Amino acid sequence: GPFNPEQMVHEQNTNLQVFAREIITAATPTPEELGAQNRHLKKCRAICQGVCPEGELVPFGSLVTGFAITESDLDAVLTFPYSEDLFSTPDKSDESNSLPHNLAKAFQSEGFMVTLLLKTRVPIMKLALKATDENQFDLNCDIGFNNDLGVHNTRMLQTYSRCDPRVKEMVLFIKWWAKRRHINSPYRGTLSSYGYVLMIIHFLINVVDPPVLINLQNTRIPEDVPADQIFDEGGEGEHQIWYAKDIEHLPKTTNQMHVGQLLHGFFEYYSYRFQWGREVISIRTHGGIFSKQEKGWVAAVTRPGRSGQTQVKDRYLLTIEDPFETNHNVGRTCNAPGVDRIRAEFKRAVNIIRFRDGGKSMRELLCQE
Ligand code: 3AT
Ligand code: MG
Repeated sequence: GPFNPEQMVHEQNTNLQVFAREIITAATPTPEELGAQNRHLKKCRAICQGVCPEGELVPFGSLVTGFAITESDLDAVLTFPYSEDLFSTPDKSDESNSLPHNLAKAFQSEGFMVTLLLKTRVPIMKLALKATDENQFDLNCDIGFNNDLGVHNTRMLQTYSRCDPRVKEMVLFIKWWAKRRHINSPYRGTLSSYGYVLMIIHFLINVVDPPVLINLQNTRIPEDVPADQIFDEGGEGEHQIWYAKDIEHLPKTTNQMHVGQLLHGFFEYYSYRFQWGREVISIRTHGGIFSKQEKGWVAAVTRPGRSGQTQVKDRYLLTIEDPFETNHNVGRTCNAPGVDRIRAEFKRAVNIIRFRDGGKSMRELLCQE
C-alpha cells in the first residue's frame, strides 16, 4: 500500500523537525563563503583562458543547484569546440604537452595543488588552494573536460528544487548527515552527493503519499521542441535530455508534511522498504523502480574506459540509474563494505528517530562525527 509517514509517531517527528531546522541552518553556506567561491571560479576561469582561449569554464553541481553545504567543493567543466582525443598533441607522442597537462602546469604556477585523475570514468583535474588574505576560504575544485551531461543534470536538479522548498532542505540535511557519518566518499567505496540527491527525488516523486514532486521527465514532449533540446551527444552515446521546464503550469502538490516527517519517511523507506539487492532507482521512469534483472545490472563487469588503456569497473550493488545517461549506474562507486555501511547508517538513523527522546540526543547521535 502507499507509504505514509504521517501515520508514524508524531512526537519524534516534531523533535526531528526542530533538529532538522538547526542542521539546515548550520549547513547553509554564508554569503561570504558563496562570494569567495565565485571569486575562486573567476580566477580559475582566467587561468583556463590563458591555456585554452577557445574554451569556457562552466560551473555545475551544488554551487549552481543551490544544494551546496558549507565547505562544498566547486564543480566545473571546461568546454572547448573540438572533440578530438584530450591527449592529442601536435607531435602525437608527447603526452605531457596535452591540454590537461598544460592546464595543470598553469594552475601549479599560480600556487594551486593539482591532481590529474585521467584514468577515472570521467577524466578530471582536482585543484586545491589554501585560504589567503585575498580569499579567506579554501578552494577544492573538480574540473572536467567537454562533458555536457553534468551541466544538463544540474539544471534539472535545479528545476526540481524550484518546484518545492522542501527538496533543498532535505538535500542539505542528508548531505550534512552523510558527510558526518562518512558515507559520502565516492573515491572510497560509498556514494556521491549526486546519488543521495537522486534517492531523495525518487522518494519525493514515487514514495511519499501524496507526492511532493511530479516526474518532470515523464510528461509529454510538446511538438514544437527542437531536436537539440531532446537529444544530446554526450558521455558514451546519445541521450534523451528533455524534461518539463515550465513548472508554473504544472499542478501544485497537496502534500503538507514538514521536513521532519519527510526525513523520517526517507530513512524508513531506505531501511525497510527499498530492496537494495533487487531494485534500481530510476527517477525518469513511471513508478521510479526497475529490477536489476530488467536492466541487466547483475554481475560486476570490467570494461575498457574511454581513454586508451584504462579499465573501468562497473559494480551493481547499489543501483541508481542516471536520469540522462541511462546505462550509467550512479551507485557504481559503492563497494560491498560501502553499501553495508550506508545501509547500517539508514537503520541507525531510524532507530534514533523512533526510540530516542528529545532533540539533544537526536543531534548527538544522528549527525555526530
Ligand atoms: P558536494 O557539495 O560537492 O558534495 P554536489 O551536489 O556538488 O555535492 P557532487 O559533487 O556529487 O554533488 O556532483 C556534482 C555533479 O557531478 C552532479 C552530477 O552532475 C555529477 N556527478 C557526480 N557524481 C556523479 C556520478 N556518480 N555519475 C554521474 N554524474 C555525477
Ligand atoms: Mg560537488
